[in-house]
Amino acid sequence: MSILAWVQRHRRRRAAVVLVVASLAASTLSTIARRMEPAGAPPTAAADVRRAVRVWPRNELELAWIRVLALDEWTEHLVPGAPIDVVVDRAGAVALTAQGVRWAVLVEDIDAVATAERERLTAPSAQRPTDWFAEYHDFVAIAEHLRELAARRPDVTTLEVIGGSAEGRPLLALHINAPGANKVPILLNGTQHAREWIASMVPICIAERALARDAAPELQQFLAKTDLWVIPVVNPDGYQYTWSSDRYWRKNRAGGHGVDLNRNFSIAWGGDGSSANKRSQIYRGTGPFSERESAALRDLVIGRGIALHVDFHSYGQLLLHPWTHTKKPAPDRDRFAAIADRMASAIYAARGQRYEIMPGAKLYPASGTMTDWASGHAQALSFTIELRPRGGSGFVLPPDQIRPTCDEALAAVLELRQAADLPRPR
Ligand code: 0X9
Ligand code: ZN
Repeated sequence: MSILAWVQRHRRRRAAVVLVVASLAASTLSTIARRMEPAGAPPTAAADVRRAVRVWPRNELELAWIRVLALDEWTEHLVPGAPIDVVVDRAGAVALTAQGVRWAVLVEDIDAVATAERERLTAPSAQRPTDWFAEYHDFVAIAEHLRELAARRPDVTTLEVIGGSAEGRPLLALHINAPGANKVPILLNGTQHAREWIASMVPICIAERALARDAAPELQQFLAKTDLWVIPVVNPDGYQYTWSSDRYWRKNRAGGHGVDLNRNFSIAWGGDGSSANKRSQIYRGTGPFSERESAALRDLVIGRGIALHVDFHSYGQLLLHPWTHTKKPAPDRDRFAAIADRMASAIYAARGQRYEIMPGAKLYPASGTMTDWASGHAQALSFTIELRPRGGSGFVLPPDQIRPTCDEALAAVLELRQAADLPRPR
């Protein structure tokens, strides 16, 4: 059996594998371990630290080792030699070094970062920020804000419940439909992945900007030719769980183990880049649309004839277009790439940030995604946008970044709407 096959076979038996790696490199290991302790520090029984590290796999074998040692994967594999972000404990970091894998610290202690964020959020000054977008909010506060927004502009807005979550929370959609002819239905949704908090704030902020009575002329024109659906939290159970229990939770909460909603759509369901293992972060569920949340999104997209779609995620600053499940070119791939190019320019013009453009599968295959389904089944122009940061502290984006991230995402959405009016290339 090749080493690679062995590594893959034993991937789930992580503890044993770490031990084997450690014993394979015992002498190197003790030198490294000594180097990692502060000079002269007495041995301590301190709790283990979970670090996010950026690693540069040079080949498939190193990538396989990384995946064995990772407690969690935060980002995707680009091309050989390009980095991925993973979470490791101390032993994992030592074993990475023992395997000769190049790595650098991204976040020294992800739990300390989450604790600091929690302390900030529960500090008295955070209770009633004057600017709602100066801080993040839990699902209850988001629901309240959506109600307020709808009440602010009842002439053009309704708050609709398009379905429910596994735990019975409502899937709330702001439906903004100002008078106008030839309107194009657009869906903006966020937080399929619970820990990607910025992906909830951005669609709400876009809706609020569009609804302002003194909105800029381009926003008023946008509203006049758009039938806009905004669903900022499509995974409310997972989202609320990141507030109550585990800041780094990704999936919904079905059955306690959760399902990755972005692997639960029916195009290429069950294919590469999804897992049948309930414990996996990319668990696809028992069948396409097994989850109430993805089924509700399907029904809305079909029922309302959604033609333009953005699925917001974080992080990485990427504009991803179909396919995400295969490297084979999607129909209309050139059109997608051309529109993404215009969106990236608009983003840069807004706030000077670069977002890279690529078909999703160039990063890594992901099967059963919403973007593939919305474009492949529902014929929508559908993009996945990975918002800020590029790296930084990963999912915990400082709150002063919410508004700038919203500005650039809004610019991208306006550009997408413009692009839909262009004649379709032959
Ligand atoms: O893996 C996902 O579902 C998305 N990335 S995330 O880090 N937010 O989890 C991206 C899916 C897009 N497709 C591919 N990169 N293939
Ligand atoms: Zn995501």
